[in-house]
Amino acid sequence: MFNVKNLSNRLNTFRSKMKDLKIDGAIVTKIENYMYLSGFTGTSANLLITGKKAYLLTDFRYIEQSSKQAPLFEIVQHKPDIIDTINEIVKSEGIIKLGFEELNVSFAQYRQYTDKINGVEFHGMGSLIDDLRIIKDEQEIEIISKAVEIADAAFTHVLSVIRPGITELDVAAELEYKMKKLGASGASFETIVASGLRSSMPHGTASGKRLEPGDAITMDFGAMYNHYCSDMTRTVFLGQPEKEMKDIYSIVLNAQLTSEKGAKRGRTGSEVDKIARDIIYGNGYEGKFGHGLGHGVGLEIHESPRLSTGGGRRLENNMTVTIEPGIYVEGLGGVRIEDTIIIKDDSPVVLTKSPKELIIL
Ligand SMILES: [Mn+2]
Repeated sequence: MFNVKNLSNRLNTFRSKMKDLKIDGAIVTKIENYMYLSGFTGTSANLLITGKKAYLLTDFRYIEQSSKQAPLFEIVQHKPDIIDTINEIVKSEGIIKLGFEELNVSFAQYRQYTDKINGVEFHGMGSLIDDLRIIKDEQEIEIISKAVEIADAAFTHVLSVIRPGITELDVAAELEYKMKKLGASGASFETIVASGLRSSMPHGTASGKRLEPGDAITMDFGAMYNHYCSDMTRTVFLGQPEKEMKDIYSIVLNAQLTSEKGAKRGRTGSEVDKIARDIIYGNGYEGKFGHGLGHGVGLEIHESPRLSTGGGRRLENNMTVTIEPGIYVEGLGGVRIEDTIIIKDDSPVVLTKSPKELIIL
């Protein structure tokens, strides 16, 4: 899936980070991270990387696939217990300080490491590899753009399907079917369709509730394409909404457009979040926008950087992030509008193309 130049850049960058940490070996266990570093997209593998060598340990089912996808790695079919094979390589490579993904390894696995791999010093790598994934290369941007395009097309399609009497689950099924027909392997997360009073629940996944005239319908969904995610949200109305819902819509739209324009290279996530938050709170909806403005999107649907009140990291070119303000009022309803964008100097590239003006069906 990835070209060799990009894979080799990633491996080189990782090795230079290993040097900084003064570790001479690293076990990579998190699926998105071994995919990113090796190119192998199967669901069972560990990487063992040293200054000079790179091993991919997997089982019989994935030998052929990993050989094709991970050209920079030596493929090893591991013993029934993978830890035994890791131990053998650690010994033969003379590794002394061994990095591992402490945020991904369970307590039980860690105990296995320390029980079975003797004579090494273990060193937690924190979110080191996740952090390498924050800035996307041109190939990743191409794939994410396609994932966004598929979701946009599904949204266009679903507008022709929505009518009173069908259920939220019907709407979700239409979105997901269309995305799959357009080349997605599936949805990038469980599709959210929250209508009427349910729309005040920011993450109301689709239910058997039927759509009724006057309902706000919030659809938050995305495509999984070549293992990368897209993420978008639109709220549309089935017939004339109540006045307050119309007002809420225009406040959220203003917050979305203004903060999206403000997502400039060099600003922190919290500075961009504040642009939207000030608009929403200033219009009397303090406390009704209880989540962050956005998040990174890539191999995972939610990844760094965070655009939220605590988001201290500065935006850099080629980060792919969402901008998704919302207002939720229990007993009335909610509105959220979300795009996926690429940070580019002073004005981001907005990948999501679906219209954001009020849609009344
Ligand atoms: Mn999102």
